[in-house]
Formats: sequence, C-alpha cells, structure tokens
Amino acid sequence: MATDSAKADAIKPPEMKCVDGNWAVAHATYRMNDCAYIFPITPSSPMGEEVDDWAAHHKKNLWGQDLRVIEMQSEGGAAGALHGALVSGSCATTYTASQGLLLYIPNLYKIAGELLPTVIHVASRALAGEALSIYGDHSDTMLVRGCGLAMISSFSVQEAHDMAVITQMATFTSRVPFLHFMDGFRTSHEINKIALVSDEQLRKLLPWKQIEEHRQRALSPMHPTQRGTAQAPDVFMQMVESSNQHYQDVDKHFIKALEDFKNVTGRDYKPFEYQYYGTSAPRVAIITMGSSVAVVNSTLKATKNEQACLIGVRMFRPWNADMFVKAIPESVQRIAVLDRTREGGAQGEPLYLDVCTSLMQQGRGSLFVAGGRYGLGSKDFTPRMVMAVVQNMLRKNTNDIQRPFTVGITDDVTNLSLTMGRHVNIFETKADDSSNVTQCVFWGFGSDGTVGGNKEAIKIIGNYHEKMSVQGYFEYDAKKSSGWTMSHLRFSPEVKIEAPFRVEESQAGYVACHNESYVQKNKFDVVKFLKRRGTFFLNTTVASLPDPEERLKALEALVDPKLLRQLALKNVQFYIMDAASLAARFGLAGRINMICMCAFFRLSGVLPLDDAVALLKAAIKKNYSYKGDAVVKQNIDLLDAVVSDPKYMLQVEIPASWRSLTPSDKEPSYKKRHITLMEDEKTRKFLDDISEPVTRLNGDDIPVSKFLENNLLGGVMIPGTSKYEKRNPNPSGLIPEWDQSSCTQCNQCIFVCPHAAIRPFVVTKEEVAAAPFPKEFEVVKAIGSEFAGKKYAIRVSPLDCTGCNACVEACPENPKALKMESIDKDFESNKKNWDYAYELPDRGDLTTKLTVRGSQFQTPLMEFSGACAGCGETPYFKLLTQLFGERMVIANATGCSTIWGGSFPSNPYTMSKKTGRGPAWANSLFEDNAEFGLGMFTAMKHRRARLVDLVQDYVHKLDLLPEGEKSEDEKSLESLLVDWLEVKDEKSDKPTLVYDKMKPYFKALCPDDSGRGESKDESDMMCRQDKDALLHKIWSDRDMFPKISQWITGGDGWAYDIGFGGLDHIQAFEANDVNVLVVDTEMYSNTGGQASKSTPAGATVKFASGGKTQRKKNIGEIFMTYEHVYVASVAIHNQAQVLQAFLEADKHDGPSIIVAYAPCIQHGVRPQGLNDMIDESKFAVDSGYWPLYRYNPELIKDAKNPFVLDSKKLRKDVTAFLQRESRFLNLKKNYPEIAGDLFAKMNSDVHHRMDHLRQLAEGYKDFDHPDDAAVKVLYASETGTAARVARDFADACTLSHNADAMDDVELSDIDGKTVVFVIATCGQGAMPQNGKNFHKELCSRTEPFGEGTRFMVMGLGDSSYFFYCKAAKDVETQMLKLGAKKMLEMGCGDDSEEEGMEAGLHSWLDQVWPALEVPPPEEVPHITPVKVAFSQRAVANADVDKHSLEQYFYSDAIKAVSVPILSNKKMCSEDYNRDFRTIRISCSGSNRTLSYQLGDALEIFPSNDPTKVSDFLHAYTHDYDERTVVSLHAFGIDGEISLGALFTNVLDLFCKPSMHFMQQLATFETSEDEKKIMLDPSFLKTASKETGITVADALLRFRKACPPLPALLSIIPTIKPRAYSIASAPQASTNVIELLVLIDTWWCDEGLRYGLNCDMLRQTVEGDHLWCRMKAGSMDPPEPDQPVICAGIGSGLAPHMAFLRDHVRAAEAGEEVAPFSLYFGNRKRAEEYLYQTELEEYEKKYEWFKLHSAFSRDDPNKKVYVQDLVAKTDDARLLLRDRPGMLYICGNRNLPKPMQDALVQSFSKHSDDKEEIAKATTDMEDMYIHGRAQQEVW
Ligand SMILES: Cc1ncc(C[n+]2csc(CCOP(=O)(O)OP(=O)(O)O)c2C)c(N)n1
Ligand code: SF4
Ligand code: SF4
Ligand code: SF4
Repeated sequence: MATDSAKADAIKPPEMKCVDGNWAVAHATYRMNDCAYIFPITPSSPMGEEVDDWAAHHKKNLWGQDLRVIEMQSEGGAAGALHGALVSGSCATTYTASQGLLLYIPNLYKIAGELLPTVIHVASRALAGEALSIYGDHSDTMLVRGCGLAMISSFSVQEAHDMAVITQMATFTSRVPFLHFMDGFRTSHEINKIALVSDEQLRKLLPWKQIEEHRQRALSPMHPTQRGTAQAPDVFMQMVESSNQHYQDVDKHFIKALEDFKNVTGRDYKPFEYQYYGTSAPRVAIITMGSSVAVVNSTLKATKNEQACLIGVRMFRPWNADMFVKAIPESVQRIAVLDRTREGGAQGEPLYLDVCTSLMQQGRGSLFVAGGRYGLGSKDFTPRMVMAVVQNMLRKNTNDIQRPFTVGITDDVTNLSLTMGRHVNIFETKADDSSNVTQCVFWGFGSDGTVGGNKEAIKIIGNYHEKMSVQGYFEYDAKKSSGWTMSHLRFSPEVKIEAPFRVEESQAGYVACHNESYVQKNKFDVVKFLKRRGTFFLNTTVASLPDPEERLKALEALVDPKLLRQLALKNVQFYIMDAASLAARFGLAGRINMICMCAFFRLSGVLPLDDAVALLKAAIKKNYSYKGDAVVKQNIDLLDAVVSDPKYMLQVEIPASWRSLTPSDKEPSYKKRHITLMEDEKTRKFLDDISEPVTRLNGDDIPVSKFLENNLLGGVMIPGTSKYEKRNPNPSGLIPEWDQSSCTQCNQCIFVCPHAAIRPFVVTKEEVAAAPFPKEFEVVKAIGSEFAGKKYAIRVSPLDCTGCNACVEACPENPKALKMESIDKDFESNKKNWDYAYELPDRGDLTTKLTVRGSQFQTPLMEFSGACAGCGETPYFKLLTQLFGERMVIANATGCSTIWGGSFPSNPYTMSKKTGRGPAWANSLFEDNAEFGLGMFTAMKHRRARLVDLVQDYVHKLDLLPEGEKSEDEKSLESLLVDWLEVKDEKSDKPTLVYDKMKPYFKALCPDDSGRGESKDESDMMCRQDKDALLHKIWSDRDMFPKISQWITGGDGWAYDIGFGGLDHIQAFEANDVNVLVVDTEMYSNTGGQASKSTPAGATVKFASGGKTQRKKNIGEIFMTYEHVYVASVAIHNQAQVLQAFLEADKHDGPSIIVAYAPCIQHGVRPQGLNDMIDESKFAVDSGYWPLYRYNPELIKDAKNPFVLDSKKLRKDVTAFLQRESRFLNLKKNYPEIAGDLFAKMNSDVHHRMDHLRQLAEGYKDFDHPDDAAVKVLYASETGTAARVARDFADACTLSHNADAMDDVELSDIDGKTVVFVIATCGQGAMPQNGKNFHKELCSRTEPFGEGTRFMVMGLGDSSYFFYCKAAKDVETQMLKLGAKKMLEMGCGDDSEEEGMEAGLHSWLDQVWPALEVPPPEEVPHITPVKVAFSQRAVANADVDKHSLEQYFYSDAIKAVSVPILSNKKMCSEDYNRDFRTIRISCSGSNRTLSYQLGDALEIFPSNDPTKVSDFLHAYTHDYDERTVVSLHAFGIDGEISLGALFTNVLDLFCKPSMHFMQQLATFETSEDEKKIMLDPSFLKTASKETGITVADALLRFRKACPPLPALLSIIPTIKPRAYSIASAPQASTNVIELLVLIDTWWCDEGLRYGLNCDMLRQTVEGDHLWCRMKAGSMDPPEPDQPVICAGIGSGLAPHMAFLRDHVRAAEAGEEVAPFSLYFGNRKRAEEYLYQTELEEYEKKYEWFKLHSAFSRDDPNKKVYVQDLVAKTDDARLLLRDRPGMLYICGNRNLPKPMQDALVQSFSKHSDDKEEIAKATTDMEDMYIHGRAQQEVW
C-alpha cells in the first residue's frame, strides 16, 4: 500500500504509449494478478487476447510469474472459476461484456457475499433484446448493480488504465469486489496516447498487507474451513447484514486509493468529477458517466457555457449521496441526468433514480430533474447533442422542458427526442481555417489495410514528440469483410484531445477515400467531413490517364456531381493517385495501404515531411526486414516515389463549373442497381425508408416512426433484402467466366459457391432471345429428359460475386469450364443478363433435389450473405435451404452465421418466388441455441398434434354426414384432408403441396380471414365442436400443415463449448426430431478467432497464442454413444456425401448432428487464402485431418453397421496439411521448440483416429475379418450414384464386406480376389475423382494379376454422350490386359433410357448373382395398395370417365394434352412389309395446346384395346368387369371411374411383365409350387420367347394369386408414353406436328406382335384424339447459319427433316443459310425413299442443300450404307473440320461407330499416314467434346 512517504517521492515522467482502452486495462491487470479467467466477447475480447499473448511470451507479473490465463467454456464458467480461484487465495481477474456479464451474475452474488477481493473489467455493451448489438452502452453494467460489487466508471483510455490499478488497490483494502467499466468500443477500442503506470509504481501502490491477508484467508487443509453453507431463516439475514461495515467503508477505501495514486503518478481523480467553465454560477448541472463525461466537458469548455456545469460520476457503487449532492453547486436549479441504457417500464433509468433519491435524502428535493437516454448501442454522442440537452434544460418554463427525453434520434412516435441545433466545433479554428487539432477521416475497404496503416500512422505521430496528443477511432461495416471502413484520426501538438466522438461534418482538414467506388453516385457522402480549404485525396485509376483533359472528364464521369460541387464550394485541395498501379509498378501489387499512408504524410502536413519520411523508412525497415533487403528496398523506393515524384500524386485543378453542378437525382441507389427485382410494395417501402439510408450511412437520421410503419416492431426483419445491395464485395476484381463447350452441367461449381452468386438456369429458347444481351447469354442444350426443350446456362452475378474462386476450383473438368476473368470484361451484359435470368421462372421442380446436380437447380433461399469471400460456412446453409427451404425453421446460435446471416437491414434468407415460402430464421443467444430450437420444435409438434386431431375430427364429422348434405367443396376438402393425414409424416414437400390444393376450399368454406364473409366470434368458435368451428380451428393452425424440418445451427464455439450442455440435452432424447448443423471453423470466428474445444492441438489462435496443447474434442463420437443420434462428419468438397448426410439427417426420426468442416479466413490458408477453400477441404480429408463418416441409427434396424466411414485411405500427409495454414505455421515460427512435438502429436492422433474409425466401420457379415471377404466391391463415383449402387450391392452380397472408393484400395488388395466395379463416367469420358489414382496405377502396372483374379464391371453413364461409359470400359480393358478374368459382359446403366439407369442395372444384377454363385437378396417387394373402393354407382358413365381421365392426363405427373389427328398416311405401298407413316397432328386440343421447338419429340400415350380389356376382366374374375365403377384416390384421379376406362387408358395390362411384377404377384400366391415358377426368371424368359407373355397373360396364368383390387392396381405398371421425333419445323408448319413413324413389330414363336403404341397408331384415323406431351429432343438443333451434316437411317430421318425444313423456311424468309448435307439411308429405294419428292425438290432449288442417299438392300452384292457415303464425300471435311458445323446422327445404335470411322476417313482424305489419321481422329473427337456432334440412337 502506498504510504505517505510516497508523496515525498519525486514523480518520474511516465512512459507514454499510443494504445487503446483494452490494451491499457490488460497492461495494468496482467501485472497485478496471478490468474485470469477468460471467454471471448466483443468488445472485451482483446483484453483476454493481450494477456494470453503476453503469457505465451512469458511476460512476468509483479510476483515474477507468467499470468495464468485460462479460457473457459462460457462466461458462466469463467465466473465459477474466478470464484474458485478467489477462495483459494489467488489474485484473480476476468474481462467481459454484455451477455457475458449476465452469465456472471450468480457468481457475482457469491463473490460479493463472501467478500472476495477481485476486479472484473468490463467493456460495457448493449444487451441483446429485439436485436443483438455488439456496440457500447451501459445496459450490461447497470443490470448487475444489485450484485454487491463496487462499480467504477472510466471516462477515457487513460482512466481505464489508471482505474484498473486504483480498483485493484481498493478491492484489497475494502475486501469488496469491484467492477470497473469503460465504454465498449468508444473507450475500449479508441487509440490514445496515455501515461503508463510503471511496475515500480505498481509495487508502491498495491496494498501488499491486505493481499497477504487475502492469501491467508484461502481455503486450505492446513486450516480448514467451510464455505457456502445453507442457512435457515434464523441466521441468514444477520449474516447478510454482517458485511455492512465493508460496504460503508468501501468509498473511503476507493478515495484513499485515488489519493495514493495521485501521490505516486500525479494524476488526480475524484469520485464525482465537477467541471464548470463559466464565470458566474451554473443554473444547470449535467450528470453523466463514462466517455460522455469527456464529451460534455469538452463541449462546455469549448463553448464557455455560463449556464451549465458537469458532474461526472466515477464511483457509481457504492453510491454516496452526500458526496454527490455536495458536488452540486448551490446555484444549480435544474439537473439533466444522462443514462446510456434503457430500462423498459421503469420510472427512470438507474443514474436518474439515484440522483433523484439523493436529492430527496439530502434535502434538495426541490431541484428540477430530467432524465434522458443517449448513445444506445454506440450511437455517437456529440457536442451538438450536449447543446441540445443544455438548451432543453434552459427553457424558460420548466413545463416546456422535455422529460424524460432522448437525444441523438428522431422519435416522432412518442416525441421524446430533443431537436438538435447546429454542429458544434469544440476545437479552435483560426482565421485561415486551420485548427489547433488536425482531424482526418479515411475511407477504406475492409481488409485493404487502411485501418492497419492508420494505426501505424498514429504511433508514428504520437511518438514524434512528447506533447503530441493523438486519437484514433475506427468504424466498420457489419459485413464480415469487403465492407467499408472509416478511420477517424485526430492529432494535436498543442492541446490534449478529449473528444470521444467521430470527426464531425465540415471539420476534417484531411479526408482520404481509398476506394473509388465510394465517390460514385448514390454511394457515400465522403466529403461531408471536409472543412473549407481542406485536402481531399482520392485513390483512383483515373490518375493513370495521361491526358489532363481526359482525366478531368473521367473524374466528372466517376464522381457524384454532388461531391464535386462540395469540393468546389469548400475550396478544397484535391489530389488523386492510382495506388494500385503504382504498387504494381514497384512489385508490391495489392499493397495500397503503404502508398495511401505516405500520401497522407505528404498532404496533411501533420509532421514536417522530411521527418515523416525518415520515420516511415524506419518503420518499413522494422516491419519488413524479416522479408529481406529486396522487399525493404521496394517499399522505400515506393515511399520516395509517393512523397516526391510529381508523376504519381496529381493535384486536380477544380474547374469553376463544378460550383454550379446540379446534385444528382434523388433516386435511391438500389433502384440503379437492381430495379427489376423489386418484389412488392412492402419491400419497396422497406428499401426506401430503412435500407437505403442505412446503406448510405445515414441510418442515424431514420425516425422511429419509419420502423413502426415497416412493421419491424420487436426486431422483425423482412426476408430477402440482401439481393438489393449489389455491393460488389470483390477486391480481386475477378469473376468466373463460363466455357459452355467444356461444361458437363454437373453443377458442382454451383454447389460450393458461398455466395450463391453463380447459378444454373434452365431456360427456353424464347427466353434466351428475349435476354437484354441475347448473344452473350450463352446456352447449351440442357442435359436430361426432364429438361425437355430447355437450354442450360450458367450465369454469375458480377455485383455479388466475391471473386473467391471456389467455383473454379470445384469444376472437375480438364480443362476447367470456368476461369477467372476481369469483372470489367462484358460487365454490362453480364450484369443485365444476370438480372434478367434471376427473374425467369424457377424450374427446379422439373428435376429431383436429391442429387448433387438436381439440388443445385433449386433456387437457394439463402443468398448474397455478408460472409467473407470464400467462407466455408455459407455453402452448407445454402444447401440446407435448397433441400428444405420451404419447410424449415432455423434456430441459429450467435456467431458468424448470425452476422453474415442476419445483419440488419440485410437479410440473405429469402423466399421462393413461386410460393412465397422460405426458411424461418431466428437467433436467441449464443449459449441457449439448442434449447431455443428445441422449444420451437416441441411447440410446433404440439400444435401439429392438435391440427391432426382437428383434421381427424372434421373428417369424421363429414364422414357421418349423408352424401347429399355435403357441399362439393366439403367433399373435395375432405378428400384432401384424408390425403394429408396419410402423407403428413412424410419428410418432404408433399404435405405442403396437399395443403396448397386445399387452400381454395378453405377460402370457400371458412368464414373468416381466409377470404369469405364476416369474421366469426373467436371465443364462440373455440367453444363449439361443430364442423364449421372445427374448420375454423384447422385454419387457425394451418401453418402446421407442412412437415417442418427443425434445424439448430451454429459454430463450434457454440456446439463444443458454451452450448454443449443444451446440445447434449436435446440430443439425449429420441423423441426430439431436430437436426443440428455445426459449421466447424475450429475457432470462435466471429469474435476474431479464439480457441474453442474444437481447435486442434498445435494451432495458434487467440486465447491459445502459445499453441493449443490439448487435442480437439471429438463431438461426433460423443453423440454416437447415444446410439439413437444420427451423426455425420462432412466436408464441402465431397458434395455427394454432404448431400447424403443432410438428407439422411432430415429423414432420421430422432435427433441428428452434422459436423461440417468450414474453412475460415482466419485459418490463414497459404498463399491464396480462401481462394483455395475447396482444395483445403479436400486436403484436410485426404490427410485424415478431417474424417468423413456417417452414423445412421436407421441401419441398426436392418441389422447393419450404423457407422459408415466415407473417407478411408490417407493419401496425404497431415504435416503437409499443417504447412498450408498460418494458424499452424505461426506456432512453428514463434515456438519452434514445441511445434515439432505438437505436430507429431497431431500426426499420431490422426492415424490413431483413423484406425479407430476403421474399426467402427467393420464387421457385420459372416466372415471374421473384412480382409476375408471373397468379393471386393469398388466404385468410382462423381455424384454419388455409383457409390450408392456399389454400397447397396455390397450390402446385399453375402460375400462382400462393404464398398470402397477405388482410390481407397491398393492394387495388391484386389490381387487374387473377385472384384465388382461400379464406375461412373463423368464429363467427356473422365474417370471420377475418387477412381483416378487407382486407374493410373492400373495403367502403369505391368505385372499380371495372380491367378484367381476375376472381375465384373458395371458402368454408369449417359448414352447421349460420345464417351458413354468410357471410364468403365477403360478399367475393363486394363484389367483384361493384366490377366484378370472377366466374369460377365460389362453392364451399362444408361441415364438417357426411359427408365433411367435402373433398367440396365437390374438386368446386369440378374446375371451377377448366378455368376457369383450367391443367392439374390430376398427382397419382399413393397406394395402400397391403391386407394380404391367400389362405388355405389351401378353403371359406368362416359362423362364421369372422361372427367377422371382428364384429371389423370392433366395431373402434374403426366401433363398431357388431347389433340386431334389431322392425317395418318402410309408412305410405302399397302403390301410392303414395313409400314412407315406420316402422321400429322394438330397442336390445338379441346382446351389446351401443345407447342414445340425444333428437334423436339412428341410423347404419345397409347391406350389398350377396350375389347381386349373387357375379355381379360371377364376371364380373370367374377367380382368386377369393365363396367364396374370404382372411386379412386390415385394416379392423380380423385373421383369415380370405370375399371374399363382405367385398364384401357392408365394401366399397361398388355406390356411385358417384369421380374419385379412377378415377385409382387407371387406374394399373393399360396401354392409354393406356383410361387417357385413365378420367381424363376427362366419362366419369364421362355414365356416371352414362346408366347410374348403380357401382364394380362401372367395374371391369367396365375389366376389363383388374384390380388385384391387395391393391390392389383398397384402392381400393374402404368402406361408410359412413347416418344417420336418430330419431322416438322415449328416455324414452318404452324400449329401442326408431323411425325415420321415406323410401325414396329416383333415376333415370338406364336407369331407377329405389335408394340402397344404402334398397334394403336396404325389404327387411328383422322379426327381421333391422342393424349400427347412434348419432350425435348436429345439433340441441340442448328441455327440456319450453321453448316450442318445430317446422317439418318429409317425413321431417323425425322429430326433431320425438321432441321432441313427449318433451313428452307429461313432461306425463304431471306435469312442467311449455311450448307446442309443430308445422308439418308434405308433398305430399298423403291419403297423406302422417304420424303423423296420433297427432298429432291429441295436439292434442285437450293444450292446450299446436298442430298446423299444409300439403300442397303437394293444390291445384295454391294451394300451401301450412309457411312460409306460420308467417307467417300468431302462434305464432312469441308463443313465439320474446316468449318465449325454441326453433325447429327440418328438411327440405331450401330450407326455412330462406323460414322466416326467415316468421319476420320473424310477428314484425312483417306490418307494412310498415321499422323494424318491421328490428327483426323483428334479433330473428330474434338467435335464430340465440344458438342458439335450429336446423336439420337435407339
Ligand atoms: C454469452 C455470450 N458470450 C460471448 C458471446 C460473444 N460471441 C458471439 S459469437 C462468438 C463466437 C462464435 O463462435 P462459433 O460458435 O465457433 O461460431 P463462428 O463464429 O465460428 O461461426 C462469441 C464468443 C456472446 N454473444 N454471448
Ligand atoms: S468466385 Fe466465388 S463468389 Fe464468385 S461465383 Fe465463384 S464461388 Fe461464387
Ligand atoms: S462442368 Fe464445371 S462449369 Fe460446368 S457445371 Fe460442372 S463445375 Fe460447373
Ligand atoms: S466463418 Fe470465417 S470466413 Fe466465414 S464469415 Fe466468419 S470469419 Fe469470415
């Protein structure tokens, strides 16, 4: 403790340092404590970070020890640990804020109750209420004022340092714990030059005796005591009161500490600081705390206000009323109390209440007191506001004084706010406009180095001479990066700067704008800060223009005229420089901060230039010497250039004309950016009222009423506002450019984009033509029959793309189909085309969302978030919204995902254009998210149960009603409700879709807000149980119709640490069907990168700056122990696995948790940062750093191993992974001695973990060890399909263990084994990624495989590709070369087949089981009976049938139109044995029409012969026949239909039965013998050959099985349409479709058979109607100006005719038409020269058309085929090789190969030269690769 002798000591000049408030506190507290317990929370985290860093560097405290810094799992934990440390005699401290402080509360009571001395340092902050605010006010500190701590407020950075010491002194002398608080950000983050308390001074000041006493009071077995007992009413109160003495004395101890401190340091503080600058006596007193004291003080001082004085409250607790009232001069009549907090519903805020009570107590109750609120959430508190308060208090009549009041906002609702006057300049302004304080403002772009540079500048200037006073304060956009930054700097060699508020309008002598986009129209008012004759510096590329006039023009084009006018009127010195190109010139590309800092020193005159240059050079040497002399020199040369070379820094002569420029129009900026996107009035208003001012940094001016008008009360935000920002968050200036010719439409680039800025669009040709820039709207034909007639385009939003490169990295093609290009290239067309495409209809519903590719056609409902470029978190969230967006609710833990996902007013969560539905998102807190989500889930589950009851009751009530008493609407609603009850638990959009269908009936039946009639009396409705009331209640719970997917999301900090207790609790219960997504960045990213328990050993992050020593917590395995929890560990590059995990988690009935690896900017990936996000993810998995697995409890039910290890073989070394990230490298750099050990530990951990996971994945088949499995199943899979097929196979096969990716095994593993390969082919014949290495090794192996090596291959692909199944074929070839035995012909699953690849797969599997000699899996075929009942209607009714069939054909699943036949003509003679026909069909049906595009195909739904149907039914059963009427709820039919109509039009009674059908039928067979026959595949084979067995035949053959009607209708397949290429061209023959059809026949032993459709078509006549729909042809049709070669045989001529007719049409219309050669082949010229007349006529008429025909059966000795003609003629060479023409091949499967040979011959002119041939072959393949060769084969 300081003694009086201290007074005598001379006070040494202190060390001065430029630091911020956090550093100031940390520096003091580090030295005075043994332990610090920390947890990160803004804005106090830097205190913890500093002490942790010093501890890691072994800085010593006063006891010569390192401070022991311990990070806890939460503030609650820190408080508990602190309590424990204190009772153990430690000098311990902690730092916190806001919600964190609230979590301390229980322990604060304990610590105070037990009189344990400590100081808790708080950077005071707002509390989360209607929204989270990380900014400063006193809400947190005021809320703990009842805990029993003394509370001391610091007014400035210097005070924060000093009070940290003084409170430490007072806590020990008083034993009362202290809370020391400074204003969050304003003080904690403000840089100021302060005097430091030295160690020597501290030693003098600390009360050592009391510290010793504290230590002696500690718990110890040497003198045991008990603490924390339970007390009864008899003694508790006395014990509480027994500490009164200490509280009564604490102010004395504090005052004594202040005095001692003054004696040692010379700095004098009072508990209540009184200031008055008038000369008479003040009438008004302003009472306030924190940094506002300095604002009031400086204002009163500067204005020399005669009327008002200030009392700054430093000692808030204990409150000393006597001392306080004494501080108020007698003259004071009115008091204004300023509180920086709001206590809703209270009589007044805390300080106000204390003031009022004190005045009453001390007999001055007659004083007039007004309480006011200011500065909530860091709202800047300025001199202007102080003056508004003073003016308010000086009103003549006290009744006119606003009380309570608010200041700083416009409250036009409750009208509490004070009107503010003019800006007040508290600094002296001299005659020449110069000032005693230099004020500067810098505008920067997040991470451009502006803020860092300014911090450096403050230091340089602050250290320049002793007296120099400096201040720096920094503001940032809420976006995680690439947002704006603003630096407010003040310097003065004359006065001490006490101005804790921003630089104000028209006061800055220097304003710099480092980003030229800010000066553009509708951006920021960057020059408003400039004062007259100030200096404005603009970094702009304009400065590089050589010609001054051109420069001026460019500037005028760039800069908002409003700004130019201000510059002129303010008579500003205007300088420009192109920092980027200058930096590049000096080899320092991208480092503009150094240049801008030099420019500042040169222009601001803040220091003499020579001195500044010398100091800058010294700084350069200090900062860069570790990079080598060359870098130092580069920087110094650059510095010299900036400060002295006139070439670079250019002064702009401001023309007089700028003075009269008219301000730019007032149109809001979002309109300029994206006017077309304005969705509705609500959004428009929100953008106008709220978003626009906020984005232009004028949010302070928005009045309260606007928030209410926009329905934002309670913190509600409207969806989808981020899309209007278009903020170009792209420092790289690069965006991806798409090369459609190498794109395989896999959509992998789309999947990974963190910003949803790249999307695939499925568009029509007309839409492309209508694009703003149609030529630049590149498209290719969309792959997949579901996209019939559509084109595929990838487009990028240039103003949303962050240039992160993830999409390019993810593209699997070689060469890649995306490359980064300058954003300026085609900017206008890219932007406009994007805007246009964005507005086009959503077409995601055309395809499935269950595949990687399909999922990406779903519009993301989370887009353009504020995350850093390349953020690893966002793609997962985006995918969630694509899969479940329209039925999901998200509870999101505080973290990055709440900042990028919910920063007002930018909301990236949006809704579907089509349905208006979208994810509902809410954030509660950091610590309670699991519980918050569970609350949502349980509440909704309960509400839904009620809805189910209500629906059941309602349906029951209707059921009881006689038919005649139900209205048609009721009947329809009833039937839909019944449907809903059936599907309600299905985890899909189905329940929602059923609800959509109900809506019109609710509207019609519900007499309330659903649309009809008067609103009913609510309470009456609730009491009643009749059907109307039930309906009303159902409507009220309508939100529960969808099957909600509840997601609980957050980061690792939440899941592993602070929220773990809650997370564990919700996972522990099977009934909690909630899904948890943890985006694992392995640190607390949002607060700047502090360690969590997810941080791995060896990482250097904040709070573990000496390297984390403990290994990462294994959260996945922890939850696996519950056994009912679905657990997955995923990483973004493995898209198929991510997708599978998300789908499985949602599907799992119970809790799930997905832990997703999320690369973060703070990992410091080198050298490209998150530009390598995808590679980083892959490397992490390949090295075993991040394992991929899924634990699916559903598998346990099937007696399978629930654990599936998705990543197996370690292909990379984990230490190599560590070398890629600075979080690990820093350890090596700073602590090489421990780095080696920790890295080795990581290596062994990884191997240990992988071994363990492998064990988990093993063993559930009959063999003992997986290695004993006789069959190895391997796959190479790009999108996950091949992997799924392989896994299913391995599961089913008794001889195999499980399926592995090919790359996960060694060749030696398959030597001597039986191997089953399932191999997909991706792109243009490429091997999928996870098979590439295996294949490479296979190709380089020369040693043959051992005997017994056998294999079979299943290839998956798409036969419309040239390289169909190439990867599979390559493996087969290579295996054969190495002597392995092929067991089976390769199977091929063809995606372009009507039934998809399943058909090929099943027929292959049929052969696999016998080949392996294992029984096929015993599958019980699943039968879902059709909902059907016999109707009471006696006879069929044609109208009823018609209606029901229309329902069927018009249903979403079919979407057909009934159109009439115009003609049906044979093309060959009657008696010829083949029947080619032209069938012309009208496009106009009865009430719908068909439209088609060139090259499309028409799908026709055949029907059965009604007589045959009738015969069958009569033969089959006596229970029903074709006249029987049933009521049906299936096939889209909702009503009655006769069985005759159903069997004729819907069910494929006469198709060939499949094995699956037989299996299903067999389940109804009772005779085992019959069953055996049915299940024997040879039965079908033989019957098919002999009799051409049909389903009807099979049913009759096994009549005894006779399934009941519901099952029968379910097992008979439905009639599928048959597709025919269209031979007409839509523009040439309007409203008519012409088909060229060959009536197909086939033979069985019993005779000739017709296909169903052909049978029907051959019998149709003019006027008959056909049910048809359009299907896109598989070939991309040519444009008329494209050279074309068509080769077709037989009816394959159809599409060629269409193309040709379109060329003819174009020629007739005078369009340019390119050469067109047609090679047509058929059997006999005389009979089969189809379209002969027409073709020959064209040949004669048009010179661009050449016809080549070949007839193979005319001359049996000389068969001529089309390919022979192609080879012989020059057309192919001239049109396809020498020109970029298109080739179309159409005919049977045997045609393409010979055609390719023919092309090579034509291209090489029949050369024998190998090189020529090779070149021709490459040219030919090139055509295929680039989509110029297209084929349709069958
Ligand atoms: C009780 C409480 N303590 C501390 C904080 C400050 N805080 C907000 S987010 C966050 C870190 C979040 O980290 P993590 O959960 O890993 O998510 P990430 O930011 O990495 O996505 C912290 C410490 C808080 N909001 N509430
Ligand atoms: S560069 Fe990044 S932000 Fe831009 S489209 Fe590609 S992935 Fe998306
Ligand atoms: S091939 Fe490349 S560009 Fe095309 S969709 Fe796939 S990833 Fe995207
Ligand atoms: S998680 Fe990392 S990369 Fe993503 S927004 Fe947060 S800090 Fe940026």
